[in-house]
Amino acid sequence: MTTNQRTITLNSMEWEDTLKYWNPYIETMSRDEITELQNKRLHTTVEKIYSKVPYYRGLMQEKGMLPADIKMIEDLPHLPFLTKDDLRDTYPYGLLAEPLSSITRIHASSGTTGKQTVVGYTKRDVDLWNECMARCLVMAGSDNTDIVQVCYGYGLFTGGLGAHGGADLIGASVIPASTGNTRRQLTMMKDFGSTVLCCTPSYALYMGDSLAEFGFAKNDLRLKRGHFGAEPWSVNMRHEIEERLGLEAFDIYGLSEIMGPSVSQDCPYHCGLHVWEDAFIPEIVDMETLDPVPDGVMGELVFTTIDKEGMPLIRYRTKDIASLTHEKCECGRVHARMSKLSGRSDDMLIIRGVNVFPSQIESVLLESVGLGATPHYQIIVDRVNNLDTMTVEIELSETMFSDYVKGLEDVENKIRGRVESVLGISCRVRLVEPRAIPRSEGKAKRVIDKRAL
Ligand code: DLL
Repeated sequence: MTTNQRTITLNSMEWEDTLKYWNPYIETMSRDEITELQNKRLHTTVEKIYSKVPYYRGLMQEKGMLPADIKMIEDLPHLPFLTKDDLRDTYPYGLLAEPLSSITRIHASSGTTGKQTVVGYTKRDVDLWNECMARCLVMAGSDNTDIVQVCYGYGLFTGGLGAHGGADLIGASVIPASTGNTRRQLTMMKDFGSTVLCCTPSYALYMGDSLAEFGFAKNDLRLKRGHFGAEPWSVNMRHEIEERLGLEAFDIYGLSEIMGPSVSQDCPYHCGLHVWEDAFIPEIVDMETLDPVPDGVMGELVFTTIDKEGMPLIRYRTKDIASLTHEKCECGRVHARMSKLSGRSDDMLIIRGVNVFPSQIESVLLESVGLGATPHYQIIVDRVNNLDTMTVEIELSETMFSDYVKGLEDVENKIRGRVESVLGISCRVRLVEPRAIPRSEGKAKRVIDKRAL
């Protein structure tokens, strides 16, 4: 956005209205305006990729396609997909559409198997990323009076630098805390008066749990908002974090290949995550046929970047599972909303033929807090005599643990009943003592699948 656009929009809007948008011009565009912008940018992106990225040109040629075939977003489904495998096959720089001399930032993500996937950003790409992150922060209610503590890792992972760049752009005071040393994080949070927290939801929960242990109370903190993402988390977990840290939690989504945190985020109405559609076109495709599905239907999330220079990607299959809606939101934005992720197609466990997402189990646990369960859990999948088994290990709360040793079996049975009725398959539940499950400062490891070892 240029200053001009911002000034023009400010003049035609109530001042108070503009406060909830970082970029009112883009954020309040109508559907027609978004579509017009997307048609133009999609065409330009496809032309660029075709001429500058031989690998993608090859994929288009295999389908007998030319850039001229792509005139509008309705033509998008004709284009070939890209996957993480394509990034690995072209490792490290084979998908760059600009010379390395124009690339000012390199990020990489390790994934669970194989080579790293490498992504290059130009200076303009980093500016766009900061702009999207700034929109997310302002959408949640932050401004230059806020103190933003960034506890995502700084480095090849996009969380730290991504959140930092947006907070810097809105003029907030940024604390580049990175991960680790929870006592020090909480001390900074209290002493520096942090008002905004950026970290993974599991680390937020861990910090909330650790307050008392390190001699802090919730009232010592001045937190107002948190931007949590990088791993799936349930609505119940959101409520837990809000309660423990006394803040409003926002779900921020992104992936290194498309752009780190800030591809999308929920607004204060918390009814889906707004995708910044001037930069990314989202699609949902059927997980088997890969055909596009209508709004409201769950499937695999696919993104096309239409405003990136360094490594634009067409129809990148994320493996993330969500649905979309294009209805206007009460916050005034038309930008499409994706549902909270229900997991990844490749994290999805198939147990005795039934699809199971860790987030389903998490929801049950969070509804079982009254029984002494905590949200710290691990799912252990194994195969015994050719039959899949699933054990959910759940930490008991400190009080329940000391009071309840005799009644443990009863609690295990109750939770097992709840998990089984949600998943429709049998499982075992094992209650373990407080702090028995390893904590994470980054993405939590929820599943140990021994069948794959
Ligand atoms: O996790 C970028 C990020 C950093 C996003 C900080 C949000 C906050 P990757 O390491 O490439 O990038 O992992 C991307 O993480 O495909 C999803 O499966 C998962 N993920 C990211 N955000 C969310 C979220 C960063 N809000 C992968 N909810 C994605 C659920 C998420 N899963």
